[in-house]
Amino acid sequence: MSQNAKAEDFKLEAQAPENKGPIDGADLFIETLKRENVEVMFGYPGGAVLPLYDALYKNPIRHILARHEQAAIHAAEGYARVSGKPGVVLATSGPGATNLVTGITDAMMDSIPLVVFTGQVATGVIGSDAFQEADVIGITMPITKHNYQVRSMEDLPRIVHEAFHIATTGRPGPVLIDIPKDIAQSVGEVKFVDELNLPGYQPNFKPNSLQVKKLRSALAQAKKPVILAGAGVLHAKASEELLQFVEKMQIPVVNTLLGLGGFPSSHPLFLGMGGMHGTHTANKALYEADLLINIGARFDDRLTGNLAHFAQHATVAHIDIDPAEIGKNVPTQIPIVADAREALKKILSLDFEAPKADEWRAILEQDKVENPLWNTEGGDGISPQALMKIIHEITEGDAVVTTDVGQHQMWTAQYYGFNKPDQWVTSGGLGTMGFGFPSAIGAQIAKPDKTVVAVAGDAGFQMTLQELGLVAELKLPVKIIVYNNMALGMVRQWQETFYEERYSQSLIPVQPDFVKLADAYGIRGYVVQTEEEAEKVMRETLKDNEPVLIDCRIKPKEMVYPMIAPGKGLHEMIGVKPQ
Ligand SMILES: Cc1ncc(C[n+]2csc(CCOP(=O)(O)OP(=O)(O)O)c2C)c(N)n1
Ligand SMILES: [Mg+2]
Repeated sequence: MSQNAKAEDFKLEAQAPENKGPIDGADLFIETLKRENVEVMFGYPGGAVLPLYDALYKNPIRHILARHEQAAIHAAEGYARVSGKPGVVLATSGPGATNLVTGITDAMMDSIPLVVFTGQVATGVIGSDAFQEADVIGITMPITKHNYQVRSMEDLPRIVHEAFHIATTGRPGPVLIDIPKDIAQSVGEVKFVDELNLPGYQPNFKPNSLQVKKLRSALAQAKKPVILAGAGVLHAKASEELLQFVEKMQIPVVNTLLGLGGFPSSHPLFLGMGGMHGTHTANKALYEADLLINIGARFDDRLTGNLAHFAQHATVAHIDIDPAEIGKNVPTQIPIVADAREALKKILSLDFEAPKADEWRAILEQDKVENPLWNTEGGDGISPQALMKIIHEITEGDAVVTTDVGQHQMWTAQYYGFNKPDQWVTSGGLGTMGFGFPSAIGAQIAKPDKTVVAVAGDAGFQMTLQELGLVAELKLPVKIIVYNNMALGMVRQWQETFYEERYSQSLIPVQPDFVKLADAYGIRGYVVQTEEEAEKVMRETLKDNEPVLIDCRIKPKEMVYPMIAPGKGLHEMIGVKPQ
């Protein structure tokens, strides 16, 4: 019997709700994805996944062929981040799978829901160093929320269903499914499963009432309260509830890097981003607070600075869906294990007394005026901060913005001014150069009508720029803004500040002609040297429906300020310029 015949048999069967085989593993794989409502996947074929790709050919789901597996998975992350749906990735065994490792780790660190499928050599040769064999289960054990190797095709429906559930519920994260080639080729009778039997995985959504009561009395007593809002607010879709809670209680808000957009940056109670390159006022508030309410942030070291000085005067309340985060870095008196939205809904339903914090708000308001973000004046090249304000203005603050990692990332976080959830895509925990451009591709696929701006470092862009091919092929209107300082700018900044200007391997005097590069792919390219030129080109290109690359020559020596030096506390910021 041919494989085609089997697929046809199955399709007839599949029309019935309780469909059963005979079917081969590869066709079954496609059907399981359709049952999970997968609309698009990102991938790259190879030997071990040929049966899966053949099944895809016969029974299509939209597949985006990246030019490198790392880009495929970053695109899936961007897609997941702005769509709220899991990103789906498919790669072959061995090098295909190992090329995904950075993206899987990135998704794990930033709680991005992904379901990643890898091909594997046939079960009979696993462990024999077969061609393109890699121990993907071993490699990805510490970087996935969960991983599976399918050992029998009959298990595939259950495993796929569990994987989507685990990736998207509780604290989201990447789940990997390794499919040996012979499993994809084997034929069997199958039964789809809708029920889940995961006794060891029961995320707690509802807050504990006793802890909520503790928070209520802490709020009634607080004189210097502050809210630290992290990515958990975005994952839980809790922005609206957060806004209501803040306005009711009149508590100032600090965002983490990944939490930007979860609270409107234009709100009078917003103090800015906290941490290493946060605002003076945000860090002052975190440092001096007597009540710190962390909602969905993980007290990352880039946020806390030296823990010995962090929130020493505060009662700490922490709302987090992941109990492992609570008390991990910062002693916590009020632990609330819950979904951020559920917790805020509960709190809003109760009669909470607002803290008496007039004086505190006035102090912080004054600090905002006295210690704002600032930048140097004059000098050759475009001011990177002014450039970000131009991008904000032209896109009306409404674009989806992605970045690589480095100085340009921090300037984007400081100056774009995010007011809505799900418009900000950056690599926070892992700090992955090369993330920005491919994640913009995924974001554009998720939101075809949105302006998507990829803010790329001149160095980071060169780690995944082969995806210009994908942008050209799909005619995606991604706007690539290269912040070109001819350097690994953030490395250069640290060498200037902490290594007596010994610029070891951080300057790149010879860069490609990015305009010609774009041209090679049939994409419009511009180079701009001044703010006026930048503004003119951006007004012409950022709102239209075509891709563009703009090589912006920014001031090569500009620094990201203010800053907390490594080992220092939030009260020890350098590069603050009182007005
Ligand atoms: C894959 C990877 N390698 C190395 C680093 C370390 N690193 C952090 S920022 C940076 C410089 C990035 O340069 P560029 O992309 O030009 O951005 P800029 O800081 O100049 O804005 C480097 C090398 C990293 N974050 N990721
Ligand atoms: Mg650079």
